[in-house]
Amino acid sequence: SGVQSRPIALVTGASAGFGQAIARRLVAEGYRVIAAARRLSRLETLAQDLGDALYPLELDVTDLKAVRALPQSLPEDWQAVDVLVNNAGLALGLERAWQADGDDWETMIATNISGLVEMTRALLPGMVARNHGHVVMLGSTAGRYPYPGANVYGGTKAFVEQFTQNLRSDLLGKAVRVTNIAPGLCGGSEFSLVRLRDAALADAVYDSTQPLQPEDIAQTVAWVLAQPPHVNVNLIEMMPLCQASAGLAVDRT
Ligand code: 8X3
Repeated sequence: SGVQSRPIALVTGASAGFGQAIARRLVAEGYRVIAAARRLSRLETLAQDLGDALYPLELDVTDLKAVRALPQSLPEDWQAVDVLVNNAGLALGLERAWQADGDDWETMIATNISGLVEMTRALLPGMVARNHGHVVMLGSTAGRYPYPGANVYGGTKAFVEQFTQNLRSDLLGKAVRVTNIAPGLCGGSEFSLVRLRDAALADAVYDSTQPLQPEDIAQTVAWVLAQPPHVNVNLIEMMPLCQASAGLAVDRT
């Protein structure tokens, strides 16, 4: 049967990195995918690759008006979103809290928290009304394990984890699932370039490592979605083999 009968997934931050890998993977899994991002030209390139199964949507998740206009602002046959992947997010800076840039903090909160909750609020009513849906969050190990310079970034990802589990409480009795996927060190995306604003510094983050790749995250998203309907995967924490928690720090000065 045609593309029309396939379930619909909306992926934010789909122009690059995890989001693009997730969009590709979900199309391969038989979804129609609304690929949302600010950079429309990249989405159009992706659409040339993936054809009718991909709908490019120019969207900034921090644009409250645009997000709140969803899903009615989509073409009618794309409105009944079955799966929301809240992938859009970023880290900015690694400065200690007292040296960090206030605008960087606000941008992370606006995207990782406000954008994510507004996207969820826009699409959840339809899922509940149809009694069918799945919201997948991209959290981070940074939401679980502190490290120097993670300050607000880690805080936003801890929010994502608790918001996910609180949604599960609200949704008890509904056939709408919620999952938080919390990756550690992952290469192959613009994450470190965006965070450090320097290509050499960004490359050095992955020096002599074999980090997770966006395809590893996409595979996990596909697995979570493919579980039988009575199974809700609450949380998946994943690290590359070359990463482990570092233990508590002690000041000996
Ligand atoms: C990305 C992982 O370690 O850079 O969220 O915070 S880390």
